[in-house]
Amino acid sequence: HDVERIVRGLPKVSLHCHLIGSVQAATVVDLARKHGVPLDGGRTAENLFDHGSYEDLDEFLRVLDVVGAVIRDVDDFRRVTYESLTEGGAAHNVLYREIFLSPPGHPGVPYPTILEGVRAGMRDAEVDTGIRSALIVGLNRNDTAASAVELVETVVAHRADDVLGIGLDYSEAIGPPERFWKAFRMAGAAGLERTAHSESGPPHHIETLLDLLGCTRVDHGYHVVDDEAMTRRCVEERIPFTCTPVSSDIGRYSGSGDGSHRRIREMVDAGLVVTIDSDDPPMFGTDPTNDYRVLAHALGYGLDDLARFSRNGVEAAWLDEADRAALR
Ligand code: ES4
Ligand code: ZN
Repeated sequence: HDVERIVRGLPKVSLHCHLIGSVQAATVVDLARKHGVPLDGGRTAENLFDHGSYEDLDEFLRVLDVVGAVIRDVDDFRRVTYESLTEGGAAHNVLYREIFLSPPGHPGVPYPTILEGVRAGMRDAEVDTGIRSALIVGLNRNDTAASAVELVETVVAHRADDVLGIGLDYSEAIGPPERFWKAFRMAGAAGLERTAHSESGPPHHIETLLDLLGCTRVDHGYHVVDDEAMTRRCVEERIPFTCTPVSSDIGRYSGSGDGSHRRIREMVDAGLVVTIDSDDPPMFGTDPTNDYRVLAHALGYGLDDLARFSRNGVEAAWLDEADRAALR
């Protein structure tokens, strides 16, 4: 109805969306058939993204691996990128998206193959819908610090204007962020922007992100509000936090898993720069419109409040002033 139409039409900026997590189940089944690989454990398009089955982050990450493994050739990357940017983005009036890539999530696929296919999808999506996009390469914290360094070396060796920076994804429980200081320092020296996931981690991890890893954004960052001084600092420095209400509610991070979204409300009330996104839209049964709508319902936000999330997205985007102005 009306609210749905208005929220869908609101211009959006998407800064926290993983490519592997934005593939529709039917596409995963298609690609598995194309490559002649069975989806393990009797998974089908119907039960692949049953988010009730994500007992914990690791179970979720296992499903992510199933998806990543069927995206293999240039045309696969072109297709999933195109679908994510058009049906999953432009159809919700997303004007601009910075896509997280996870090269380690596609075993055996050379980085240039990923870039070639993803770029073709970005180009086609922009021609067909006008959506603009750029890339963030996510390091995998389940891997060693040495392989993170290798990945940054690969990114730098294939340096391209549309790869704006690096992130730090996957299992937070496995290691504190400081383990990856070297990879982040090399990325910084090469002029890459930096962000990192801190969803379950304590406030002092955010200090590590800012001061050791050189991050200019924080992905999720819900525990910042547990520390008054850290909150104040992030308000003063206008550090953007890319929040994902639906995905983090299922994981019980954005509130208590009861739809209260308590932490996001506290972050907004504290004056932090908060942006809204889906994380892994089909895997969490959400989309950009739904994320905005869910927050509007849970926290009583009106159009002005929702529009502020989009304006924050424009501010938080890793764009130069001319490209930023084009989004306003
Ligand atoms: C992810 Cl830690 C995390 N959460 C959600 N989606 C992801 N994709 C890669 N890492
Ligand atoms: Zn994420």
